[in-house]
Amino acid sequence: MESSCKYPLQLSSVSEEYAAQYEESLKNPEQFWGHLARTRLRWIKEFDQVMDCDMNKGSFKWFQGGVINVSENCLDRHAERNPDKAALIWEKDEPGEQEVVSYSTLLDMTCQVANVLKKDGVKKGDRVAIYMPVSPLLVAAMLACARIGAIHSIVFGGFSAESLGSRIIDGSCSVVFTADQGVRGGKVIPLKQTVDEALKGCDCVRRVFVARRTGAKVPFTEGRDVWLDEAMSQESTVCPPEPLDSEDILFMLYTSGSTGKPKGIVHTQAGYLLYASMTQQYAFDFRSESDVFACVADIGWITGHSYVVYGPLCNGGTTVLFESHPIYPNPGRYWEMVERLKITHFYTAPTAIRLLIKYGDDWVTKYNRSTLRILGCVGEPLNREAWLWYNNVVGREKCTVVDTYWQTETGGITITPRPGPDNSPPKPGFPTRPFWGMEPALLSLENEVQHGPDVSGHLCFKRPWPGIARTIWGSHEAYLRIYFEPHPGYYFTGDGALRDKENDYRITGRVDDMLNSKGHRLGTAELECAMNHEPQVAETAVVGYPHEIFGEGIMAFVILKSDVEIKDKDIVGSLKELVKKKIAAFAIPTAFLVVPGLPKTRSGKIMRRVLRKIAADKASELGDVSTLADPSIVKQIVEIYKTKLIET
Ligand code: 7RM
Repeated sequence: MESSCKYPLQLSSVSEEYAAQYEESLKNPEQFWGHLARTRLRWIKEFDQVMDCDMNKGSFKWFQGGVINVSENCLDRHAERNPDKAALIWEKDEPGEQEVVSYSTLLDMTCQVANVLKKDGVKKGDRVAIYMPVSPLLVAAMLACARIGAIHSIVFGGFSAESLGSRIIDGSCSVVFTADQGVRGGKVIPLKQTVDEALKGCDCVRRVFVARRTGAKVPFTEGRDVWLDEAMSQESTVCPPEPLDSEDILFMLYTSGSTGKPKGIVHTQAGYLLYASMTQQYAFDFRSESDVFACVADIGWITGHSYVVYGPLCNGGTTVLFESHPIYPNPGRYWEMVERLKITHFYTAPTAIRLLIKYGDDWVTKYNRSTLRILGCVGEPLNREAWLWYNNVVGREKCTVVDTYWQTETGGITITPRPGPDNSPPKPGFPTRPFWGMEPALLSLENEVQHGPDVSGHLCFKRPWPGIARTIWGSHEAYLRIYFEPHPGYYFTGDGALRDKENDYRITGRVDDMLNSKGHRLGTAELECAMNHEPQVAETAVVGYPHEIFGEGIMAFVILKSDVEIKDKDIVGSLKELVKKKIAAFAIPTAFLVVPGLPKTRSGKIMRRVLRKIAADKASELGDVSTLADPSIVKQIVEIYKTKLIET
């Protein structure tokens, strides 16, 4: 059948055109993606081959033979045409203290940082860790890495010294960017001090560049630490972009997995950039000439990489860098900012919305939100109540709510409603339809594809897309095992999903040992490993349970060694400290239960299904527990849950 699509493609969200173009994207992916890559990106040398991908082998090469520079795409081409256009609006912690950075200024800053790195001997392929507050200098540091072909590895400023250190070692980073301190919600975050602590265990780092954020006095290590502003002031604002291969690595970013250790997800140059910029434009109907895009995620997460930095800047748009907190100095912060900065697009996590609902509508309605057009959400299911509040109260029923489903590994949005004049009616709780080029498939445990409407299964993707992660840093074997072995021939997301009668998708939650609390992805094994360091603890088991604001709460079941006499309160206190030290404060369990034993099968496996039911206060639905080694333990745990639960 002849395709009804005409090239050059005018991608459209209008239902009928979308359907034809979606079909085309699946039928002729080479033509579809090739056309988009040629027309949307600036190439130093155009590619020879659009794609060379094998889902069975987990091997993905896009735009081979192409030579490109991501920073040139995000900066130079816009600075040439439109030097004074605002690239960044830095919304600092204190409301009203915003700073605007134009494309030409951001290009100058980026070149200076790039020259600082070059002078320091940093070369293509070297790894650079970034542990900085959300700020223009952080963006310049990322783009400086991209300019010279260094690989950035950003670590969110909420992570502990130990987490930072293990990520630096895993990537054998030679340089770290940080700041004297961060500020968030009026509180100081001792970034430099944490870096000093993290580096005690790393001998790979030879240089630390310190940006000034608060101006606080911080200790300096002679020969290693350098003020970033002083180093930049010595450098020229010109730095030619390094010609890079399409498949050279752009960055790595750590994310939690089923094993205790977070994995460095690797993204490459051209495919990632194309996918981030396309999804930013089309999933949000973003018009770069006039719109102001505010994705309030921290840049340290993939959402910040793709939708604070790479997507909007590649599209030549204006992007907001939000340094603060949703309820600082009060619960009206977001909407006061929307009014002041005339924001058109607002993108956040469901947990923030649920938090704000609690404070009442007045905090929203007293600000002018008439500039808002699109309200986005990501990170966890957007429940119906939160969807309705977002749509009715924040959006005055005049905006389009887009519940976008994607992952660190997918590089960009994969399933999302598309805003448009002739949009299908909104469906709360459903990210609904696949993006162009994406073909979701629902598979059973036996690898059978569930066809047709009204089915559910493991959510997989059948076709390669340019934004897919290429490997796990240092462990291609784990990459294949985690994403491609469970369902051969498919990329497996780790999520369950259903497709309803109208072929719309809804995510039902992780089917592996991952938790999603306050919009943060955490592995149960990661938390258990951290807590098992407590000498008085014999074993721990962590499960998620429904939580009104956090989406999922984290419940830790703790078994003490038999000879230990200690108050539950004290052991919980020391476990909280351990999690904070080994992972991050945001990972501290929300509830603890000190129990005499765990429900285990005769082969010694913890029956998490039983723990999940107890944690969800649904002990009456436990079902058959007769295969447990000691079924009586369940009764004891249920009793303890009723009488001795410790909530934090
Ligand atoms: C972008 C990001 C990924 C996990 C993913 C899901 C969950 C994300 C949605 C969602 C329901 C959504 N990257 N998730 N978006 N669940 N509806 N719209 O969050 O790597 O940190 O997390 O988040 O479980 O696998 S992430």
